[in-house]
Amino acid sequence: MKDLASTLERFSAGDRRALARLITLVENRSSAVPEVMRALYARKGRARIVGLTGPPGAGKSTLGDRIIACLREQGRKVGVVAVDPSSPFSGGALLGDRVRMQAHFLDEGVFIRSLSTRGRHGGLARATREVVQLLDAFGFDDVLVETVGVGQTELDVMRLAHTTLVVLVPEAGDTIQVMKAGLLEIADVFIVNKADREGAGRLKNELEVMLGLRGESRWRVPVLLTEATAGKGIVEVVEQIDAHAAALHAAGGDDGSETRVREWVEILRDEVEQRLSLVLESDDFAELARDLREDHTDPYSAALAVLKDPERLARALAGKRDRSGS
Ligand SMILES: Nc1nc2c(ncn2[C@@H]2O[C@H](COP(=O)(O)OP(=O)(O)O)[C@@H](O)[C@H]2O)c(=O)[nH]1
Ligand SMILES: [Mg+2]
Repeated sequence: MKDLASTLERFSAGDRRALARLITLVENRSSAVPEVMRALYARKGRARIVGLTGPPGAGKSTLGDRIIACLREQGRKVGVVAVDPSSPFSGGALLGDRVRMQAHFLDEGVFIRSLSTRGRHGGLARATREVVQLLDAFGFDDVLVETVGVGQTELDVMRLAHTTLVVLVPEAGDTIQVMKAGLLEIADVFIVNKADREGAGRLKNELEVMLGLRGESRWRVPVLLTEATAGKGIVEVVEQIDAHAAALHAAGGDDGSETRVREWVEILRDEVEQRLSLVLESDDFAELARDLREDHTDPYSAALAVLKDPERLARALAGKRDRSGS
């Protein structure tokens, strides 16, 4: 990217368009990403990161909207990343979010971005984390991350949150599902939303029994009832986010050392993988690829041949190639 330095400068001066631009680089997996993240590394680490997860339709976005309003009243600046699970054929969910979040549209203290899961595999957790880090570095006090809590990717995403809110609804009923989905382990606060519907009290009781069976821990996971559409129970949610942050702080906080090591492994693996796939399609390895296509060698021998030529591999990996075209 030609004007990366000036974009970084404008980002540091609080230019929201520069922020949006850098998020797009992350989203497109541009080869400039490591450089961007390195440049901003020292600026991050101030924001409180709050995860919001649960099944589709549970009311996460509606709740998020209410939480934003509550935090804004406290004068806190809020960044939001919604990992949008809508299929490539439906922009509907995204549009819904936009319309709903409209209330905050003109508010300089709020920044909302949806990340599409379309066509992504392992890179989503990393991209989400990087967007969260950008929002953190930009100076938001709180960063909300909304995901649909089902798979490993979502659990990975949630690991980056200081406080994770798991949103359920009465009709989800079966608490066994909660355990199966691994939500019990990641929840710092349970929220039973749509408390206007039947069965909310029962689900709350079941969750409390389940949590009680886990035995003692430093933080007692609360189960809260909310009606996001009516704005009921939101103050209590924000109080519990504060309480959990205070409990983390009292316990000495997280020095982030484990996270840094994990990030390093993940970044390196991802970068090597991306470069490798380009390199193997380049002229450097054309001969080997041809031999494979013409069946003169087998895939195992061909892979070992690459590993046995570390110099050629290192040369190829060091080559900078821009994948984003920006
Ligand atoms: N009855 C009722 N409906 C709600 C409540 N909260 C959200 N909804 C509705 O549930 C639907 C899904 O909400 P949304 O926030 O998009 O859920 P998400 O997929 O988890 O983000 C929307 O039609 C909301 O209006 C609530 O407390 N009570
Ligand atoms: Mg949503």
